[in-house]
Amino acid sequence: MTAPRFLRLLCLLLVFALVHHLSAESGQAAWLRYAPVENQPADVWLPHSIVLLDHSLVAQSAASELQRGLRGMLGREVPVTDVPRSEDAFVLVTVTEAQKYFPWLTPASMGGDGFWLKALRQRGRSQVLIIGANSRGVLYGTFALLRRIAQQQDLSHLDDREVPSAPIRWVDQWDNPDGSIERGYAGRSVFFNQGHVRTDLTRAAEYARLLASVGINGCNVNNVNAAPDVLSSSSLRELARIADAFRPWGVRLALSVSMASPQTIGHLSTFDPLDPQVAAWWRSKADEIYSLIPDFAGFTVKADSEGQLGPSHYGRSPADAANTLARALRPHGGIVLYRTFVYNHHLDWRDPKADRARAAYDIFHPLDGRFDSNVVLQIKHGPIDFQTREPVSPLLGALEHTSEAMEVQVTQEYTGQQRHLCFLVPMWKEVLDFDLHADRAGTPVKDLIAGKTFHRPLGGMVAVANVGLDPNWLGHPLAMANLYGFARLAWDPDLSAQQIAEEWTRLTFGNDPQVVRTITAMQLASWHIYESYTGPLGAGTMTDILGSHYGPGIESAERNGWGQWFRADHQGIGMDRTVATGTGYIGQYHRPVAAMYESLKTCPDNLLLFMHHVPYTEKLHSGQTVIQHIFDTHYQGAEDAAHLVQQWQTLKGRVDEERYAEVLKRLTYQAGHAIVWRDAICEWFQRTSGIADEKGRVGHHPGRIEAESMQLDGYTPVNVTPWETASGGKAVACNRTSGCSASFQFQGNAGRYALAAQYFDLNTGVAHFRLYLNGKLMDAWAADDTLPSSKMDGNTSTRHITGPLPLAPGDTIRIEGLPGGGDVAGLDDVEVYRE
Ligand code: GCV
Repeated sequence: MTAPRFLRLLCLLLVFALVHHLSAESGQAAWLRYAPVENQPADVWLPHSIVLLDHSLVAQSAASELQRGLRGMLGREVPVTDVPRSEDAFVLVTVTEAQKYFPWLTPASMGGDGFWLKALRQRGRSQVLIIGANSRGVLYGTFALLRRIAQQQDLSHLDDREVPSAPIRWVDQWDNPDGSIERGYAGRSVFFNQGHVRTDLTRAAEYARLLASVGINGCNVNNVNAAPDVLSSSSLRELARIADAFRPWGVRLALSVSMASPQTIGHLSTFDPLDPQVAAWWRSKADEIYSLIPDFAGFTVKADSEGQLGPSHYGRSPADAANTLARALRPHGGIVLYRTFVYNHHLDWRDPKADRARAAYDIFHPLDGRFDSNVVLQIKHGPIDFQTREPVSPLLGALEHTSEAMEVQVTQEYTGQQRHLCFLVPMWKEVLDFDLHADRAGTPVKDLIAGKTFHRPLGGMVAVANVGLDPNWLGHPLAMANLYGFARLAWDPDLSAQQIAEEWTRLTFGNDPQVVRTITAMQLASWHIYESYTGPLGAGTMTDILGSHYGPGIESAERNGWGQWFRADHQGIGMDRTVATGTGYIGQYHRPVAAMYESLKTCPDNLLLFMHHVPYTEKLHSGQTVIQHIFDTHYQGAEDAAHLVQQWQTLKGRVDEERYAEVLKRLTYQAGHAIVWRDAICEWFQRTSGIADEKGRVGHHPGRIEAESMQLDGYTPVNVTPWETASGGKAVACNRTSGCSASFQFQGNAGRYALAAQYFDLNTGVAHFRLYLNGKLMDAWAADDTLPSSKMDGNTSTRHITGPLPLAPGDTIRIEGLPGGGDVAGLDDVEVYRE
């Protein structure tokens, strides 16, 4: 090795050591960290300049990104030139141009936004060609190359062609003009504040760069519950600035629009989509939009749903509405994504035939063939609403003449809101690979949405992402794997969940094999873990349906118009959706799938309660009864959640301190909250079914001392609602500004014990707790989180662990609670256990 090269390597190693061990990382760089890469096999021969033969804005971004990546990872400064040179260069070029310079190359057809990466090495000189089907392809190819370098892949025989599976690869943001985000869990909007587009759009541009790096080409920036004003001229002028920030990254702006806009902001007397004046209004609005945003992608529509006005107001169909918008956009190349999330939320729960799951198919299937070719139906992957487990929406397999895009949710509305680890790629993979037998065997969802089956013009995937201003975009540092994974699947649905998790981990945390192994394993296990303590056998996430969609709130799903019922009573549980005796939902699937679900013999256990109503004593294929399965999985799930903490702890010193601490905090919280979930569900089912846990765990908690049975000073016992979200249904609250205390005497054998205090952390203020052992202060903590409730319930119940401490019989443990703001320092119980 030559001396300069040796010195360079030494410097890199030093920098790497510093970065790796000392510097804190907020997570803002996400998977584009470009951290120094040791032992990059290609470092020796990678070219020393960049030749840019595509002068578009997007290709210029590609060139500067390549410079940035090579600088960060390999410590190289690589100049950019536009002088075609035949040797020693990265050549960034579109396929049409490439043929001019490399006539001997015969690129196979490169559809869509595809690219070809090709290394040419001869006589000690090398070229790396990044050939794009278009400028976006050049950019995507560049990011793909950088991804390979970051993962230390051997590039010496690089010859990769990739074509995205489908043209629509969008994210939706549910951001409101005031800067709040519906179902957003990571801070305020990167786009809006106080009724306006932000002046500083730095984070918006960074977001577009992140999206582009994984092939996303469209972003809808405003809530589908669209603010009426979004299409006003002044608002459009502001929105055009977001499109400007997106443009260098090939991300096109889309907007959610209200069907009532012609009336609300156009001041027409009607918004009837078949009224000629209304159609004219939409046409002139589209013209105005394109004069400001020439690359505008199109509209997303939520209509006749959850209070949003729609065509049904005038007896018109969704096709009438969608086509009116589509015809306004068509001259400009825009499209309409019309959401099929249309249902009646005032269903009669007493009607055994009523079924929300039927709605999308019932409404949209008869309209197949009536939509214009630039309309795409945006269909949620399941028939209800992003539950932890749902079957695949039958509508995805029912359309032959209408383009469709599948909607998934990166923001974890029903799956732990980024406070719980829940990597959703394995779930989406199951959906994508599910064979709906649409016109024959072998029509998996991934082919249907790519338009391959029935040859429809458009299609793809859309994710509700809801990133926010939090430095790491989604709150939980490990949650970004969902955004990454969604995009990778939208590009290539054949990637495996394992591949995606590993790739994301390498890019986000580096190539240390133990880190890669551990985080990949945690991610891959996490959906099943979450499912196992939050909702059994396809019954739905048993959360607070009417409020936060976060903590347990079992009965909130029942006996109301929202239709997320699981119909549990003392005899049995489950929605009868059979054709024979139930709502007939199962009949919406093609025969082989319908037959599988219709029969108890073949219905998979994990969807049993979605499809059938059964007694608690029904035997599953596993041989266990439904009720015992509920108990066992919830206990196992809580144990597995605790194991995630231990797995993470093995990475101390192997990932940067800041992200290590943040993840540890969240996993520890999750382990405590998993116990709240476990107990709520198990106790509720034990009481409702009247059948006891055969292992005797439910309702028996050795070592748990209820706060209401402690010696109280100032604290008063209260009933918690719903009852199952507090141990014994009761807790204590403090309404004395000077504080309260609850004490008990330890009765066990002498030894070292941990003490888990279960308290309620209300979002109305900050309470403080102190724990004393025989009068000596041992621990103090603040209830300062902003959990989604102002009440003592399953959303706010939180566990704090002290110790282990040496305890002897007769020792006094006293917890002091000091209320703050409206937080009454609620305490549920203390569990004393050997570690
Ligand atoms: C934007 C669910 C969510 C709503 C959301 C809706 C939708 O019902 O709870 O917040 O509204 O889905 O997808 O339109």
